[in-house]
Amino acid sequence: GHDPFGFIGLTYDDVMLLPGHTDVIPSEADTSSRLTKRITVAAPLLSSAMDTVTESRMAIAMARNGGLGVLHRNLSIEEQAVQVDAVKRSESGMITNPVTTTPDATVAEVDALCGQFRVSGLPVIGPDGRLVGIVTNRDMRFVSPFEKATTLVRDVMTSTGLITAPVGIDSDGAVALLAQHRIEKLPIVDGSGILRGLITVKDFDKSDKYPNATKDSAGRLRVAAAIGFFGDAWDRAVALREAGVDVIVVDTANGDSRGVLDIITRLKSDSAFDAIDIIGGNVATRSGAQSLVDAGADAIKVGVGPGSICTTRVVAGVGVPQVTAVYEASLAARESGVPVIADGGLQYSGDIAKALVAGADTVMLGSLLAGTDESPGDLVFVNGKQYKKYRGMGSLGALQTRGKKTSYSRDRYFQADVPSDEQLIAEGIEGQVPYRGPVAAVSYQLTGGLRQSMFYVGARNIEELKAKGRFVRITAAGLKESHPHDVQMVVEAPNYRR
Ligand code: RVP
Repeated sequence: GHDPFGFIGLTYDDVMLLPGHTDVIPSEADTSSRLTKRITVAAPLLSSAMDTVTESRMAIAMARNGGLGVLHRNLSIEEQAVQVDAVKRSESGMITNPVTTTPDATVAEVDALCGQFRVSGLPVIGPDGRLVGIVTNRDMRFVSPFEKATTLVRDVMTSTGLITAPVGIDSDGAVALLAQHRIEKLPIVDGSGILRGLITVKDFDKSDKYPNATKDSAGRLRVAAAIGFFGDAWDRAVALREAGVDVIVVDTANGDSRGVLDIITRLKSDSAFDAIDIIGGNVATRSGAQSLVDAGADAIKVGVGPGSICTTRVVAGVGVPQVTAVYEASLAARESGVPVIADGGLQYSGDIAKALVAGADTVMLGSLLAGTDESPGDLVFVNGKQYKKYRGMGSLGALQTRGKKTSYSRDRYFQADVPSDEQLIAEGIEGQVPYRGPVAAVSYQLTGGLRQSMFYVGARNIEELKAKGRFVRITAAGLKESHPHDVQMVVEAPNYRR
């Protein structure tokens, strides 16, 4: 007959990696890994699609530091598309679709646009669509605040002797022109004088500063965004595509379900989505992973219940301890070369290597990133300490409509049909996490911890880590021994908190 108990599930705290002979020092370890069938990232870190974790600021920071942000979907289609656009515009060799103004706009309007898009000037386009000038901080500096609303762009813009470059100029040529004319922005125009792009000094500075950034072939930062499978999910996918998204994540609590598999199949068979990789999830078993692989997913996301804010395992009594879940899912994914994302439950940098050895290729982080500067929301002070709010997408707060027409988070938990807030079954909680400073510092510590793991295991790259890594199962006594013990901690380490 059938054995209702099956096997034992293990999680991060149940296992340790065995040290092995090593010829690698941490600084030599290459942490790059496969995110999807086609995309590789320098740091195997994703930020969760949660409304207290990933909006455009987080996505920009994650991509700059070699990872990837997944924009959450608990907002309107338009709002999410605007965030994709903000990431795609943030850093690039050339901005292909720059924000522009017209000669008849006011300086006040230009000021507002510059603030909104965090830029320092705009190309000016005439009524016939041709570039007629450029207006930058320099041109506007001496307009008094009282005259901004009445001063027109045409009266302050730089138009005579305007320096432009032809379409196709390479980066060396562009840098030479910027330097020779001591300018900060170089409009790119075609044979008819139509603006085709903009190259800025700032973007060159940034690419020097972020050599590991996750970029597309045009040099723009990559960004992922979450969708559901219910209602207007398809329209959302189309809008995200039009805004330039690189990766779409079909983001639900149970990926092995008809609606999720159907939308993945539909996205993968529509040639309009050829350039976009599709991630499906979440699953926690071998057969669940197989369903996503068969639907055509370019990566599969694993995790039912491990999240720090998640109550699925107690509310529904369902889930698989995360190391076992990742291992089981990887058995299905490995044969077809589909990368695995270990989503949720990571508390320390050491958990990253454990996830990778168990079979993952990248990890997704919520609580470890929710306390950074770049997460949405303000700092809150409690007893003189700084925190940021962090809530599950299945928490009442995220599922409730509260005057809004709908909560897009509801179909993540398959409750889109629930008529009133009172009838919701929450699967998450609302809380707070300690403030952690900028993403750059957190991601440095996390990838640094991973390099240390690779050094101990003797792995030069992630492929070697996965091949060589071996676990030892530990007991409660072993776990106690692993953490600082029998001393009172007096200084907080940047990579360790109780
Ligand atoms: P953690 O990093 O442990 O905070 O987990 C984050 C993950 O938890 C998310 O990426 C998501 O998969 C899952 N999550 C988000 N909301 C909820 C919930 O309300 N149950 N769970």
